[in-house]
Amino acid sequence: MSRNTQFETVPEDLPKDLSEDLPRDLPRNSFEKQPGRLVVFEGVEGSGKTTQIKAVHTWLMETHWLNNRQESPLFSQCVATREPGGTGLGQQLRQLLLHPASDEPLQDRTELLLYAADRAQHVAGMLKPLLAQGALILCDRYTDSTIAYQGYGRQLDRPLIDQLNQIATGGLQSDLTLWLDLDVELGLARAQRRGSRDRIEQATIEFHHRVQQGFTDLAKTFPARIVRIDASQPSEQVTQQIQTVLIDRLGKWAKE
Ligand code: T5A
Repeated sequence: MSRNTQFETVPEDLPKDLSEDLPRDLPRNSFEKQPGRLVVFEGVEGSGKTTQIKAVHTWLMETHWLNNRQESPLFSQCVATREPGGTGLGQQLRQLLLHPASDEPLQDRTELLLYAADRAQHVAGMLKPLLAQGALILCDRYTDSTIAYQGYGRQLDRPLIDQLNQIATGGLQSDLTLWLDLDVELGLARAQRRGSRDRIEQATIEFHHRVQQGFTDLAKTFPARIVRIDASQPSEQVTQQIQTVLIDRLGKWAKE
């Protein structure tokens, strides 16, 4: 999908004299009406996150929450991003994680730490500065993916994962997580129609079923934050489901 490329990576504790490097189109410290919001899209391989983020981004830009022709839109801008790979460093980590040049097996804990490094860079360098400036962020995967893939999939210790998620995010949680629920086999088939499979898509079917169980358990545990979307429907209908959830949620945020 097309990612927002309008800005450079911004360190969290940006010294004042470097603030000129912030993106030109962001009203620096002036968007005080509403803090930004983080909306995350989660799901198994090929569940349609990229497709939906693109569709929802296009739709949102025409709504009164973001339309610049409106007198006071709720958000300064809408940004689409992803994990891994939302920053320059993240893109290199994504390559190491999904398309490694060497045959040397990536150890499970190494994999976990690389995802955490990507997230730490993404949160401090991009998500937090944008949220502080009132952006609505649509993020393809976040902390729940680590719990589902490294926790349930690789069966690494949950306390270790929670601790690393906390370190990497500094406590930044999503305001809303849209879980695109789709059968594992269907998702893998969709993903594979696009061509070669990445390192994680090549994992066993049992691994992917455990990941799906992870998302199912997370949705049960955090019903206020995680909303299930039936991703087995045709793309336009999936978009409509997401729009319904977002209209409700954005309306509530507007009143806060
Ligand atoms: N990971 C990530 C971890 O293990 N731990 C972590 O902490 C994090 C953050 C990321 C990998 O990293 C892992 C998870 C992943 O394995 P990725 O390439 O970003 O790698 O993988 P995915 O997020 O799975 O991305 P995909 O592109 O594979 O899937 P999407 O984005 O969910 O699906 P999308 O939109 O690309 O659609 C796939 C195909 O299906 C079609 C599309 O046209 C496309 O061809 N499609 C539909 N077809 C029919 N009906 C619909 N409703 C359709 N929607 C889409």
